[in-house]
Amino acid sequence: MKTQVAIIGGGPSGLLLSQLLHTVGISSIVLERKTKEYVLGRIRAGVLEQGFVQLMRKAGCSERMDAEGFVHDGTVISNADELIELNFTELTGTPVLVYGQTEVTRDLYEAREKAGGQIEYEVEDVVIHDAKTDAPYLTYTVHGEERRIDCDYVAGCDGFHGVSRQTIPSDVRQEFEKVYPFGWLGILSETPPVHEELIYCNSPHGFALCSMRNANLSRYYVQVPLTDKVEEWSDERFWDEFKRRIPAEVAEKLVTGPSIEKSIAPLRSFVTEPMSWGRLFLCGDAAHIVPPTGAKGLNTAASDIHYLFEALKAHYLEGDDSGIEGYSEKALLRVWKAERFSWWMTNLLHRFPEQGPFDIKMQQAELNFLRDNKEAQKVLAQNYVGLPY
Ligand code: FAS
Ligand code: PHB
Repeated sequence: MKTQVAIIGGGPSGLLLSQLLHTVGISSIVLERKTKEYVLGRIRAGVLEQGFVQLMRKAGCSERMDAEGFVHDGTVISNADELIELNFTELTGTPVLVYGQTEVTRDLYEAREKAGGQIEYEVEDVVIHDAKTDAPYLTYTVHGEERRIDCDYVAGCDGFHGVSRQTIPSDVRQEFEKVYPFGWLGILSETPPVHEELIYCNSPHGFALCSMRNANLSRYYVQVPLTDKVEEWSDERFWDEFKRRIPAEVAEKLVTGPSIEKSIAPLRSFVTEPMSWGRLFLCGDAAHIVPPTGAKGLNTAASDIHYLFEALKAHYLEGDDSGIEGYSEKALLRVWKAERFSWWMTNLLHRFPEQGPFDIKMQQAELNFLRDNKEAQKVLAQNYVGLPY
């Protein structure tokens, strides 16, 4: 098979790139390791920056997002029982949209299928060949049958555990990593969200987050030690601990119910440099990971896709290769700003095993400064709603 852009990974990065390329007549094929049902079964991000929303509109698949997404003008950060209200729209003129990554991915699959997009599922043994030449190609198997795709460019959108990053030689790649000494235990419950906006909770018992997917689907998290196993957390144990960590006035309103999904995600900060090698370009989690405290994972994948889409469009439609040559440097500038914000939010809100009384006092001082200083609130808001592309 031959295509202009071969895309490895059928998550939000790969699908969004494929759909955007389609809108300007550039062909692509998406290779996905899992089934579509498996990909749609993952419960992940919940908050979209305006930049992501605009890209979905540009890709022509934002109808359901615009109809069902929840516009949130702000969020709350709590310090024990004290609520710090942050109004993004007042502080920056920009809200965020609460719309689950699962729904984003569903909308993108539907758009690709409607447009006759080529997506191959359950692919295995993907190998990227000749990325440093002007004729790269992929080999892979589907149910044991060997296949090959010749292409002009390869987009590595295959997440943290994919093959793309590993294709860049280890003596070319520089990796930066910080693994946090805790994870997030998340549940979904078919209950009305406890608050109309998200609440990020700093409590003496550890971090908690009140989020949602719709008016009757709540998404809640508690920080847990890395040694915890999800089977050690009954629903009852989760609700008891969650109530201890959210502000008392909020806990009084909490509606509990059976979990319909429960999982523990580890937290890490990770960046690989460079994000391109010859005609291979890394996007999204294939190149970088953030702790979800700043809601930046999916949203930073979006700016990578924006930069790569614009670069490929300029190449094919105008013969201009400046975007392709400058992709890695440009994408990394915004990636590192998202890494900083996610690291800062994580340090502000979590309890670390090695923290002493002084460290706790520093967190308290930072939270009090945020409560009392509009400029501090504006800086947090600018990062949360999304820095410019
Ligand atoms: P993805 O990992 O989503 O997609 C990569 C795709 O490539 C997958 O479908 C995979 O099956 C496929 N693939 C992998 N290897 C392959 C191969 N060799 N061949 C073919 N296909 C291959 N972000 C937030 O903003 N908020 C959150 O709350 C949040 N929670 C998260 C929880 C978890 C458990 C995880 C893992 C991530 C979370 N994230 C969160 C980050 C997440 O949303 C990512 O940023 C987002 O999925 C990035 O999308 P992709 O880059 O498409 O990578
Ligand atoms: C979620 O709803 O899953 C969510 C929202 C905001 C975050 C992390 C996760 O920062």
